[in-house]
Amino acid sequence: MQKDYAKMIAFLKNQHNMLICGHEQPDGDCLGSMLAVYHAFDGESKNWRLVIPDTIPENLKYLPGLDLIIKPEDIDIEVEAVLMLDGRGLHRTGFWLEPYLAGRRVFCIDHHMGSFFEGEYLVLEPEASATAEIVAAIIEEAGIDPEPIVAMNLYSGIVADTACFRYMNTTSRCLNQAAKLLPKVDMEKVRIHLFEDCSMANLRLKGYCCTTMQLECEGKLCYAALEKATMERFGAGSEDLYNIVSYMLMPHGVQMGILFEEHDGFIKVCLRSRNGVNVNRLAKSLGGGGHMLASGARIKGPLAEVMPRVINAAKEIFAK
Ligand SMILES: [Mn+2]
Repeated sequence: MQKDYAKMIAFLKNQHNMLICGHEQPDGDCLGSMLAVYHAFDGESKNWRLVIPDTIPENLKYLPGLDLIIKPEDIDIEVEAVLMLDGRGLHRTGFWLEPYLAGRRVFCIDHHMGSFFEGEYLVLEPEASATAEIVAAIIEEAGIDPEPIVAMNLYSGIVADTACFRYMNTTSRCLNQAAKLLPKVDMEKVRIHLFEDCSMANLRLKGYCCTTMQLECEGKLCYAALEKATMERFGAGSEDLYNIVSYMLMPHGVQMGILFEEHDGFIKVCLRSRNGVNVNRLAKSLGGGGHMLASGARIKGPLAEVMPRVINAAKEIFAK
């Protein structure tokens, strides 16, 4: 359901004094999309600011132009508009954005399902592999030839969200977009940084989760929990939590993996699946959202209460 890009293109070509934001715990798609939009539509001349509240994961620091990203407390413009990329609404951007929404134009580009915030205009394509794939199509339709800095960021976003063209979200359009970007991209650099470069804390947390993971439902469900104390023991910050849940899917025969992360005041539940098991429905029933094979939710309450509740809900999927 490709939406009409004309309104988005007119907005990006003409809007001044805009904040571009992604989601908390930023990933390659969110950061790549932000940087690509900024450079393709000449954000510098229009006084745009790229804002992310969290620390950027070390392995994503290769993305060209990343030094432009600022923290919310460093916003130094009279904000007239906001562009949300790869996540819609304050529960994804972080609540720092709240004071900047009232009375401003808000546009969104996203590929996550769920009836979240839409703003004045939303380009939503749940069938797109990555927000960067949608951004690439918008840039193309705007008649802009992507410079290498734009190509590297878009390609990185697509590669990150498809796990290097391995996930089921890899479509012909996604491969076509990537093919057009490829001549301007250092593909080895992208692969090494996205898949072969972890922080020590991240790697140790993966080891911890692989050691403590539990199987249920005759080996179809696998889960692990990361308690706050464990994160502290390994010196891990929020930037060290990426990609751990994918290991929950790896034991032979597992169809659904769940990782519980204990944060201040809430539990983040990360859900992954394969073989057609739909975790998006489960995520929605928990107040979250995402994609069919990769979703998540944030639930208030202690780990000891949230974990059994979610595991029981997951078990029901396999009981049918
Ligand atoms: Mn994405």
